[in-house]
Amino acid sequence: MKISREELETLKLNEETIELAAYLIKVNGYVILEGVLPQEKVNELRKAFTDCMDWFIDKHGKEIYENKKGFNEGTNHLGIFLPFAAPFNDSLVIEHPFALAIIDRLLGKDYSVTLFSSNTSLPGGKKPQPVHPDYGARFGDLCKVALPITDLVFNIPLVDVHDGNGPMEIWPGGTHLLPDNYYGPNGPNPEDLAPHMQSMKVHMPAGSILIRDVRMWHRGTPNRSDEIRPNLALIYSAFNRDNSVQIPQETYDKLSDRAKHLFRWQKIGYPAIEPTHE
Ligand SMILES: O=C(O)CCC(=O)C(=O)O
Repeated sequence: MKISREELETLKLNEETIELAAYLIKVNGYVILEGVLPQEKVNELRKAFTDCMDWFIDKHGKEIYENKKGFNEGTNHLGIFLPFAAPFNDSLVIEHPFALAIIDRLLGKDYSVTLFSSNTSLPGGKKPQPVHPDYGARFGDLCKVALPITDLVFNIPLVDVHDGNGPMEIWPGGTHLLPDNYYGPNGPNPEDLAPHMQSMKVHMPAGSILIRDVRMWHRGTPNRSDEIRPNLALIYSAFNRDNSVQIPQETYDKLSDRAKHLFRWQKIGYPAIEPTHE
């Protein structure tokens, strides 16, 4: 979706925009708000992220990376938890007014953040990831009806994403609306069905906001460029209370009331982590 100049300047979405975005997520599984972060903010985030990735590869992956085997069985896709510190915990990342207006419409007001991370397609990937939803079945084999939307991934790409640099591929329109047991090990295998279904590669400008139901099938694809293609990745959850995010007390104390509420289940009073593998 394109956002109007007035909405960008006031950082407030019109009612029609919120309604359309919420319906698109309900029906299609995702929405993209194109290029909504200011360029300077994207540059700052990209620089800090690139430093984190360089540090991580230097510390944990130089051998894997340099012997060309590649991370994660050759996909060269890497999930890295980020430190809860500037610039990653900027209010335009953790509580972007556009995202919250849309998520409020879908999850009510009491949801929280349960993931503070990133997904990067590194250059040199040899194959795509398997097609997958991000969460499995909530109730194992027991629940044979579709459940409401409860968990939304929020992605911000830090570079323009196009066919050449490992765009995410998605299967929208229905794969988030399946009976709960379909997401479990005894449900249909997305890898078997996906080749017979419609998919699309998600092209979007740097600083866009992608909000997607965690259940929508997707996969990372190989990055054929020579630069990393990072996506910041947060999850907003209505009921989950996963708490892996470490937040120093003084950082937490400086957050807005809304951000405090969003991170209330997390490890408050713990040092910010070094970048670590998901
Ligand atoms: O390419 C991406 O950013 C998506 C990767 C992804 O969904 C995953 O690693 O689960």
